Amino acid sequence: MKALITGITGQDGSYLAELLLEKGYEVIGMVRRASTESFERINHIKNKITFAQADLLDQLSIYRIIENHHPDEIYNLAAQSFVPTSWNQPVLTGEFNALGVTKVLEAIRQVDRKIKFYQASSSEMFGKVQEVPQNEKTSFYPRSPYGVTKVYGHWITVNYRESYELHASSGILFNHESPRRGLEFVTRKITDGVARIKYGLADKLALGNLDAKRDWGFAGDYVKAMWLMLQLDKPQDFVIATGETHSVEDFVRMAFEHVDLDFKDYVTIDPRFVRPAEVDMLLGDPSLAKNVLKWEPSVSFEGLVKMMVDADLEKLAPKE
Ligand code: NAP
Ligand code: F7E
Repeated sequence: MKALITGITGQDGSYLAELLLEKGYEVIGMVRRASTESFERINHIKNKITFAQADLLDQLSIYRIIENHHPDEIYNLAAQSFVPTSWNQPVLTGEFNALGVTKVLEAIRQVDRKIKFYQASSSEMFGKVQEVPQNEKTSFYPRSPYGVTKVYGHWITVNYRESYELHASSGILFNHESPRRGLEFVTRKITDGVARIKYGLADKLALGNLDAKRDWGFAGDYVKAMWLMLQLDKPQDFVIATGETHSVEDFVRMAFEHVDLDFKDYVTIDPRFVRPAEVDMLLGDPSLAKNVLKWEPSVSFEGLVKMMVDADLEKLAPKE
């Protein structure tokens, strides 16, 4: 089996590449041209991956990569994935996350309609939630340009499935984190901050809205669901979540407690990190994934917080 992963240098791309290599896949990693390589997350498996340059902004490059490598499966993980940036760069975010999906689907339609397609949809599509918990039938109400672009990506995937009978499906993934999470996302910002404070490298951690609640899971678990979805005979969309919600403050408290510190002594609130429109609470219902995919998360909220704090402590440990 051969799989093409867009966004292979990102958090999810790195875990998915590991999983597919373990399963004996040939992995083609789509990377965009840069003056310096950003392979930090995949350095350990770099020699087992075939890299090919293409960009979600460039239709011809997408077509060529699919035609040249002719994969059995395509996982479209590439995106402008940071919600605050989507207010500053709404058009670019739309070009990547919305039209970029159409470019991949259109190339599949032209090259070979049998190629299976996974789209990285997001719980941010639920935004101002219309019901609790959120499942595959819950209406979308995105609250950021990012969320709006993901709704487009979601529906164009449904549309190509229905128009051209593609094996195309979306995983509506709730927040998933890991030691490889980008430093600007709140979980990693917190665990990196805790490690810095513990080692005396910083004395404060500035955050935004501590009341926001998220359904946080471990990225390593979530990429398994992506793969399982493409193994189904019939394409179908799934919510992937833990079914538990916690506030940012819960995460902060637990992370500081893990190193025997009280967050109230270090955390400050900075309005720069408060968003123009917030997603107050997300809670996913993963029943369909449990029943059909036999998928379940293996890492608890507490386990995730500790895993991430420990990894940052190790990363920043003073050199002897
Ligand atoms: P990430 O760490 O930010 O990785 C994003 C990837 O997209 C990077 O490899 C990046 O490449 C690539 N990329 C960005 N723009 C591109 C372009 N124009 N052409 C080609 N590649 C481009 O994101 P992630 O957390 O792994 O998330 C993976 C996907 O799942 C994203 O679509 C995200 O929106 C979605 N999602 C994430 C979560 C979550 O909680 N993590 C939840 C739901 C959905 P560079 O290295 O070159 O920047
Ligand atoms: O924010 C609050 C912030 O940036 C989580 C992406 O992977 O998951 C991610 O989007 C919450 C928000 O993730 C800070 O206001 C408080 O309520 O970690 P985040 P996100 O916006 O939920 C979804 C599912 C995706 O699809 C996205 O690609 O934390 N928060 N203080 C803060 N957030 C940040 N970043 N920084 C703070 O200082």
